[in-house]
Amino acid sequence: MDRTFVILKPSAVSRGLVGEIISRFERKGLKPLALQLKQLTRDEAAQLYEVHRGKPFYEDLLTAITRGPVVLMVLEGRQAVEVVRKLIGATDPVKAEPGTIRGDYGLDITDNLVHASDSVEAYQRESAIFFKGLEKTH
Ligand code: FUP
Repeated sequence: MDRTFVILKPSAVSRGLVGEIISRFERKGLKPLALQLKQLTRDEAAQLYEVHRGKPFYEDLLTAITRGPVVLMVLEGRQAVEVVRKLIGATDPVKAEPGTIRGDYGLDITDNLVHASDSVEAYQRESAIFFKGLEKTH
């Protein structure tokens, strides 16, 4: 079954949106395969966002994602990468359509509530940072 990797960012946790966001994924038919509450280290955040190193928003991105605990998850379901990208909406919450998670709950681009892998390759790289061995055991 197809899989994707999702992070509920610190603002989603501190604003009490974890249940709401997970409910949306579940209602769509996606199943959690791995789920963990974790305070990311700067090193883990840097690995996650390595493609953005050197960009003007890079430092703000690391600061925002290490501000407090996040919820890490692997979700399973048909075309999981594409489906979750649709459910979360455009990167900039101002542009995200109402009905999407970012469209309904976000306003800040750096702190846009959710991260989700944008390709199967990204899923493999990102999930391996946080859930080592998952592909071997599940
Ligand atoms: P997404 O895959 O939708 O999370 O978007 P990107 O991978 O392009 O961006 C990663 C993170 O960088 C986003 F969560 C928001 C942040 N970002 C900015 O802060 N400013 C920008 O101009 C673009 C992205």
